[in-house]
Amino acid sequence: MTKKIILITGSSGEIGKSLIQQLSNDNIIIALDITHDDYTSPNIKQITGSILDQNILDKINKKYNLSEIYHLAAVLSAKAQKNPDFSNEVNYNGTINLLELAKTQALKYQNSIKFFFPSSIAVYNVLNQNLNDIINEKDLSENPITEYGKAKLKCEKIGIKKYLKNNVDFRCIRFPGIISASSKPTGGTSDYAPEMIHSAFLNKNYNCFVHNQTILPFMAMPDAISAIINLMNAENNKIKSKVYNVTSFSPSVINFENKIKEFFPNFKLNYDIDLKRQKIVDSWPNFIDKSLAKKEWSFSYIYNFDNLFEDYIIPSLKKYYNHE
Ligand code: AKB
Repeated sequence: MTKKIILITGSSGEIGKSLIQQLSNDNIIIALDITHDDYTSPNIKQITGSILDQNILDKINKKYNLSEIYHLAAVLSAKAQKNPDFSNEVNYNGTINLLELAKTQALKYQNSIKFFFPSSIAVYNVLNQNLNDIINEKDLSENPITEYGKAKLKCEKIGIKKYLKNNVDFRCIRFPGIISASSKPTGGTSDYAPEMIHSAFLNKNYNCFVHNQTILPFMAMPDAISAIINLMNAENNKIKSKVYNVTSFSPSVINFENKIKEFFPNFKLNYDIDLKRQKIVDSWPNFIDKSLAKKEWSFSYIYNFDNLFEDYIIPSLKKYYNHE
């Protein structure tokens, strides 16, 4: 059977690295990122460059008949706040470039093209809401406080409003914090959790930039990857809502500290609160409702907060740091 040709942008990023491992077995992957990576699989064609470089996108359009696009390239929340002009260029204009490529491909090959867009809990702003509210996709306050959240929300809306009718099968997940044991976080505000876990494993103390009562929704990277693949493989007639929350657990910083100390008793957590990042996290929901994803495409997950460390984190960190 002819292999599908799939474009993944941000292929060297945290989600990209894990997603390529899953998709490259049975598909041809066009891996686009500004960072060069060393791939061994003959199924991976690497292009080192920017989603803002129209020449690169034109060459991809000319050379390939794409079945799916996974547009993961982004500047995450904390980094985006420090450089709003550049981050909006990447997070909004870059996404429009990829949506236009999808539209052109759909027209050229007279076929629908699936488009995965990773949004975020950053589209929510719950600063004036009850912290125990379980936020669903309709609870949007329409005024996220970060440049990242604003760009993600704008892309969700244009993806649905303009590109769905141009045969771009736009599908979107609003990710919570993601905990990966096979990569290090870069530039997010939810990074405190994976950062403290990696620090503990390396016998280092960690200075947490948010206070100990801070709560966010999280999930393990393998479950995030499965969610992406399951959403993209779902029958189109089931994907009625197009935009979905997913999550697995919502621990506080203290919960993380106590769990980490079960495995690393000498771990020491200090605090060096970053008020700007604290405000960002405070605007994001503590708990999110995943029932729509369960209902429309059977979202599920393997790792909860009880089995996360023993079944995923510890064995994967040993592999990642070669501590076999
Ligand atoms: C970030 O912290 O910016 C991301 C996110 C929650 O979207 N990890």
